[in-house]
Amino acid sequence: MTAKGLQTSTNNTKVMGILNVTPDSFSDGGKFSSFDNALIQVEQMISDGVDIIDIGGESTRPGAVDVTEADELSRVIPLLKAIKAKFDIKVSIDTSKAEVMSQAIIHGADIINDVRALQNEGCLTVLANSDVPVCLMHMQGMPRTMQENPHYDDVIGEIKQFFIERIKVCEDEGINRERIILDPGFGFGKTLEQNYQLLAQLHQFSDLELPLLSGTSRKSMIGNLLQRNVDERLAGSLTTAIIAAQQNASIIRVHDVKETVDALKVLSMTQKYQ
Ligand code: 7PJ
Repeated sequence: MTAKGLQTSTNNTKVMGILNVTPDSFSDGGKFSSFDNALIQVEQMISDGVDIIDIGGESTRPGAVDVTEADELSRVIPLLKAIKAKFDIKVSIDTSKAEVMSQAIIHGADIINDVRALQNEGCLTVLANSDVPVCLMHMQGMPRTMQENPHYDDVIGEIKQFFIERIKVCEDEGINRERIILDPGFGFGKTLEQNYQLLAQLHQFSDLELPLLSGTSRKSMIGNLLQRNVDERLAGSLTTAIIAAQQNASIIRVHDVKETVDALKVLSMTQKYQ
């Protein structure tokens, strides 16, 4: 709120800032692999207006190598503990491993973000024994090969069906609907055209009446369309963030927090008058 009582942010879209701690993460390229640099990056994101910090200890880019549980735990948990001790900010943990989820929840994670939608062994049980929200992402295939030949007869319909099935499995395990966030998984087993169709039709998932997370930041769907390297994808990334926010996405997952917060403020200023 400003001094005049004007709302600076009527749009309630939250910004999730990506903090990659993987040495091979495609866009930060190991820049923040050290602990101290990660904390500096968190502090910067907080001053830029981030709502949630997403810590990922496993690279899921196409072709990335698998990370052991011990490596992932040692990358993620000490950082989570340090962030929670130092800052008052929500933290989400991007993982598909039950033990990482379990340790993360013990150490104060606010959200579990699983690109495999709790399909790995033990994950449903860990979440059922907690009260933490969980993001269920859609992926066709597996990271190593998912971009080889994605195929759908009806991309929206098939992803929606996947969500319905995973919501049912979660509910049957004791994870109630109120804790679930859905994500169509941009770039995870989708062609360029399918990614843009999904972005254009994100509103089609609103009948599931659950919060949506949209993650397009610096992805190949932007790079390949515009012929831009990862460090030249800001304009494209901001445009996709706005297109998602206009369709009521609840959370936008981004690298460029400051610029996205600015763009969302401009959007919300116009939304007051729509
Ligand atoms: C996503 C993610 C995404 C969710 C990654 C990258 C690849 N989690 N983790 N949604 N992408 N929920 O950032 O390019 O789109 S890792």
